[in-house]
Parts: sequence; structure tokens; C-alpha cells
Amino acid sequence: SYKFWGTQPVPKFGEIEGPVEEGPLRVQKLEDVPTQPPAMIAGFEWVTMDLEDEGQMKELYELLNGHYVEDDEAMFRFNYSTSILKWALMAPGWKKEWHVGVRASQSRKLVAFISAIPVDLRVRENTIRCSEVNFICVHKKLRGKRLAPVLIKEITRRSNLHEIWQGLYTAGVVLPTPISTCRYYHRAINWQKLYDVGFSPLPANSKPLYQVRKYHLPDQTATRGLREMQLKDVDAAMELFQKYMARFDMYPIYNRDEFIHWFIPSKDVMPEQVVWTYVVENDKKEITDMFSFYCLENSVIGNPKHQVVRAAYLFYYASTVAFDEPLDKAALKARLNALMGDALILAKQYKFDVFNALSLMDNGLFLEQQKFGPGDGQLHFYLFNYRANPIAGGVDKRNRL
Ligand code: YNC
Ligand code: MG
Repeated sequence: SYKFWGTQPVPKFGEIEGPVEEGPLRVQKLEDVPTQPPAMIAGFEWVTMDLEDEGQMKELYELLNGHYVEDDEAMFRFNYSTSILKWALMAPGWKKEWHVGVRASQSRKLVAFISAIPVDLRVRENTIRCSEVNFICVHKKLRGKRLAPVLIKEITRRSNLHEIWQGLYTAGVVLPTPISTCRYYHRAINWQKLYDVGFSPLPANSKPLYQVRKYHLPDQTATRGLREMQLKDVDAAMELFQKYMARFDMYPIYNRDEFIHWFIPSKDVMPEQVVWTYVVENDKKEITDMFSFYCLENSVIGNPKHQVVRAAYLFYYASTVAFDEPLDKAALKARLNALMGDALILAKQYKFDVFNALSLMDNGLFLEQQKFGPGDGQLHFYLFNYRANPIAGGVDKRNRL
């Protein structure tokens, strides 16, 4: 029925059939944007969070730690560290007014949150200035009271006040209407622990010892010239990244500051490392490849032996092998397998328990060979106020996001 989403500038299911001309669904003017937030439910009030304040950041951490996304069986819940929240919410161009909280008027307790950061998104031949919305969260005791639509309206209003009219967001739930749908894939690193916490099943006809052996990884990486990315690599790596991403239908356009923020954030801002970026430098001192992954812990709910599962999420990667004309797909497949094999080894060195990736980009070329298995979860990608033709998932179709 989608009582709320039916009122929003998003395509209805089945509305986009056959190729459509891509562009905004609704064109609005700044003077028509409400100057005041929508009414908040009685006893609660809007606040703008100051996430540079350690105490307020801690409050957000605690709201999410207790109430953010869980799996269907409520065995795990995302546990975003304050470092990763800083990384995700204070990217270049971030605005304090886009960190929106709701507090109980009496107790001042933080009970809901929604956020956005600005991003330039390439969708086929257009570049769209978007508000990337994330971390919508409502305290468990306030669920089902139609607070989520009010939060979404308010982040939309605050985006519109900056003359941003389009949005980008992802969700595990189906809403009208995904532009693309991906599946999560998981590669066990510490199989025994994943089995103990109920994440990895023991397949019929297998034994724990066999599973542990199956997922065993070498201690050292194999690619010659592989090393951590440094500031001196930024120009070359940015060029490589942009050229590689241009192969896909949808991707972010990063300026230099954004590129540095997403791939080698300064240790002063983020004492606890959240993202690992590696490059391959050849004998001619050229950067030929890069890959990166970030850390996101999961709280294990009610397990006596383990409190957290440390997951590495594959972030972006690129390889000059993709630029050969004509494209040698076998060579690209071999190269990506070498790179991802090393990414897994590094993730093991950094004590990750599992390595996650989505069915997008060129991931279909290495997921199976690197022993990733499909998970239960899907991730749907959405655009707000933008009509676009669907983008096929990489693994199943055209190696595109
Ligand atoms: C969701 N995840 O369908 P209808 S992902 C969007 N994203 O509306 P109520 C969602 N909408 O069907 P609750 C949604 N989940 O009547 C539910 N909805 O049209 C819709 N969970 O509201 C739902 N975080 O307040 C329905 O539901 C309406 O109390 C129901 O609150 C929902 O961050 C929620 O999974 C998700 O904290 C806040 O369950 C709550 O249940 C919760 O009665 C755990 O809401 C945490 C969680 C979702 C993570 C994410 C992306 C959010 C995108 C929001 C949309 C942004 C649009 C672009 C705006 C900017 C535009 C510009 C310019
Ligand atoms: Mg609610």
C-alpha cells in the first residue's frame, strides 16, 4: 500500500517499462520549500546534532548500537564505531544541519536520527548533485508510529534548502522502486567463529575441520608491488579510479578532497583505522591497480562466547587491465582474483572474521573463485526524485552496478 511512499516523487512499481528519458520527476523552487520542520509527535522535538561534540557523537553511537539494522533473525546488529560514523557523516561538504535528531522533550534522550551528506552521482550520461541519506533509526519503543516518514520529510526539506532536489539511498527493504538490487556475498576468514555465532552453517556432508581448511588463507600477500596507498599516490590513483568507474552506469564522482577522505582519511581525525587502501606499483613506478575495504563490526546478540563479528566490506577497486583494447576479460578476471586474494590475506592479518561484497561492479569475476557464498540479504539502491532506467546487477547480468 505504501501510504507514505505513494505520496513521494519516486516511481511506482511497474511504472518504468521500456527505456525512459532519465531526469527529475518533479521540479521545485526554493521559495516553495517550507521554512519550518514538520510537526513532531507530542513529547518529542527536533534537534540538530553536533557530532564534533564527543558527548553527542556518543549518544548517536548508543542509539545505533541498540536500535539500528539487524538481520531477519535478530542474531546480529550493526555496530558502527564512532570512527566509522565520523568517516561516513563528516565527508567533505558535510553540513551540521543534515545530522538530524529527535529528543524526548523531558528527558532529552536521543530517540531517532536521520542524516545526509552531499554527493555528486553519475547516472549514465548525467551528473546529479544528491543528498545521500543514511542512518535512519527510530528507538525500538517508538516504532510503528509513522515517525520514519516525518524524518524523511525533514531531511528532504533540509536538502531542498540547499537546493538539492535528488536523493540517493540504500535499504534492505523493498520500497517503490529500486534502480538496482544487489545480493550480499560473504567469504569466511575465521570459519570456526562464524559457525560458533550461528552465521555460517555446517553444510551437510562436511565437518568443521574441512570447512576451516577450505577457508584457510596464506599469511603473506602475493602481488609484487602491493603496498598501502599514500598521499603521493593520490593523483595517479584518482585517475585510475575515475577511468575504471566510468565502465559502470552509476558511481560517485569524487574531487581530490573526497578521494582522500574516502581512501586515506587522516589519522588525526580518525585515530581508529576504518578503511584500508592498497595500490600496486609496477617497476616503472606506475600505479596499475588499487583496492580498498572498510571495517564494520556486528554485535552478536546473546552469545555467551563472542560479542562481535569483525566484518571487512569490499569498497572500491580498479585495475588498468580493464583499459586494454579490446578488453581481455580472462586477463581482468585473473588480475581481480589476484587482487582479491591479497585483500582476503590482508583482512586476515587485520583480524577480520568475514569479508563481505555485493553483486556489483566486476565482482562476478571473482566471487566464486575466492570462495564467497551468497547471503540471505539483499541491498536495494534507490534514487529520490529521479526517473532512471533500471541498472542490472553485476553478477547476474552485465558486470554493472
Ligand atoms: C527504510 N529503511 O515503508 P509506507 S536504511 C525508507 N527506508 O512507509 P514508521 C522506510 N522507508 O510503506 P518504523 C524504511 N523502513 O507506509 C520503513 N520505511 O509508505 C517506511 N529500523 O514508518 C515504510 N534503518 O515510522 C513505511 O516505521 C514507513 O517506526 C513506516 O521506522 C522505520 O538509513 C525505521 O533499518 C527503518 O529504526 C526507521 O524500523 C525503523 O519502523 C528502524 O511507522 C532499524 O516507513 C534501522 C533501519 C534503515 C537503514 C537507511 C536509508 C534511509 C533512506 C530514507 C529515504 C530517503 C529518501 C531521500 C530523501 C532526501 C531527498 C532529497 C533531496
Ligand atoms: Mg515510528
